[in-house]
Amino acid sequence: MMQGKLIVFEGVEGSGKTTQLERSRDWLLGCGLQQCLGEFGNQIPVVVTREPGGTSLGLGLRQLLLEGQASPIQDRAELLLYGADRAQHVEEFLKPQLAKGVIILCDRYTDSTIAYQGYGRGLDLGLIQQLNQIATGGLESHLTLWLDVDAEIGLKRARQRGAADRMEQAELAFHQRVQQGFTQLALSYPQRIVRIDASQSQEEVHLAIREILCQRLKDEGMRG
Ligand code: T5A
Repeated sequence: MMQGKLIVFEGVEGSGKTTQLERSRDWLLGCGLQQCLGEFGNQIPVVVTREPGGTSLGLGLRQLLLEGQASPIQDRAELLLYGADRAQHVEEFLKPQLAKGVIILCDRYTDSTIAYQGYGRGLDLGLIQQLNQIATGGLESHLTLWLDVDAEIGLKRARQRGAADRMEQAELAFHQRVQQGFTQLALSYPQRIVRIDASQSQEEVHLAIREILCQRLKDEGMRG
């Protein structure tokens, strides 16, 4: 059976990942897969998931991480909680879905840990790489779409939408370091990470993503 694909959406707060992930799923299942891959495309399932919170254990961890605690969460404890969420997600959800040939659209993955806990919090990057390796067992994304928008614009969008969560409440300088992290990651992994200009309108961003998805799905031999 054909192996599935793990496609990850990354970026700072309010970069539009969730919006674009849902639009991509609707397009792929509507007519996109058929347009890109022909009749065979109709048979490929597409699912969406996210980190943190892609499993039942992960939902509890997400709540701990984003809703804030009576006492502050220490940086290394935060790192390990994101790692625990990922380890569970990989084993319980991602690997079995990939084995079934599913296209997975995932809101955040390993690059978020490097950007937020590494560049943002200042934890050792080598340590984070090791933790990512332990949590994923080596499972990398086939394609990562980095929605690149200025951290300040992204935060404004996220805050307009409603109350800020624990991570969104961090100072602007933190989010700017996170943004630098994504920039550096895109330079280091140009094959895996594709930059999308996410300062454009939702429709323009969606069209840019469609083009890349179609190209990659064709190139990566999703024809069976
Ligand atoms: N985290 C996560 C870590 O620190 N380490 C890790 O290892 C991992 C995995 C996750 C938090 O955890 C951190 C990162 C995060 O702080 P989350 O809820 O997943 O929390 O947070 P976000 O991913 O940031 O989710 P957001 O919902 O805040 O941002 P999105 O998904 O990027 O943006 P979206 O699509 O919800 O859009 C936000 C608003 O902007 C509008 C939308 O309509 C919406 O109102 N919008 C646009 N407006 C103008 N132009 C566009 N192009 C727009 N696109 C969307």
